[in-house]
Amino acid sequence: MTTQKTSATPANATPESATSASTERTLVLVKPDGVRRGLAGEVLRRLEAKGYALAGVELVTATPELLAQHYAEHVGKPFYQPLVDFMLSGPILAVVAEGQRVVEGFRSLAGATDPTAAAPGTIRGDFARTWDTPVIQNIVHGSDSPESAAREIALWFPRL
Ligand code: DAT
Ligand code: MG
Repeated sequence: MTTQKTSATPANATPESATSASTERTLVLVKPDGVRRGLAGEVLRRLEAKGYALAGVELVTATPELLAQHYAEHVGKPFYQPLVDFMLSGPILAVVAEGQRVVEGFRSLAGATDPTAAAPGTIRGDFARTWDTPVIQNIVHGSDSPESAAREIALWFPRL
């Protein structure tokens, strides 16, 4: 007996990642506050418990150049330099997660940007709070659209 693939598979995709044409990817970062507090595993656990697949996981140290591209939309804002300094303050766990509507799904898991307002049950609502710092420290980053995800994954995982 032979089995047949029902969808076109890009030549460079592994069978595991080529689940269907609607499979989406997002970039998740466990920021330095999350790694310092030992929450990297908790973030991976929540992604997996929700049912998303991990397509890439790497502990990385950012650079000012990488962050200028990653946070291009925030260059020039008052919190930009504090944000860069914070993102350079320790290692980051960079993750590519995969699944239908994962961009929206991870934003929902992460919760609101402001950790005081973030709903309990979300990563930011459960593990982050407001401090007297010039930049909000909120444990995770998640891409805000499929277009942002593609751009950000190319920055953090040039080989993926
Ligand atoms: P998000 O990370 O929810 O997509 P964002 O892209 O607007 O939020 O901002 C990037 C990060 O910068 C955010 O996670 C925390 C910080 N930040 C955003 N707005 C801020 C503000 N007004 N003051 C201080 N830090 C801020
Ligand atoms: Mg953002």
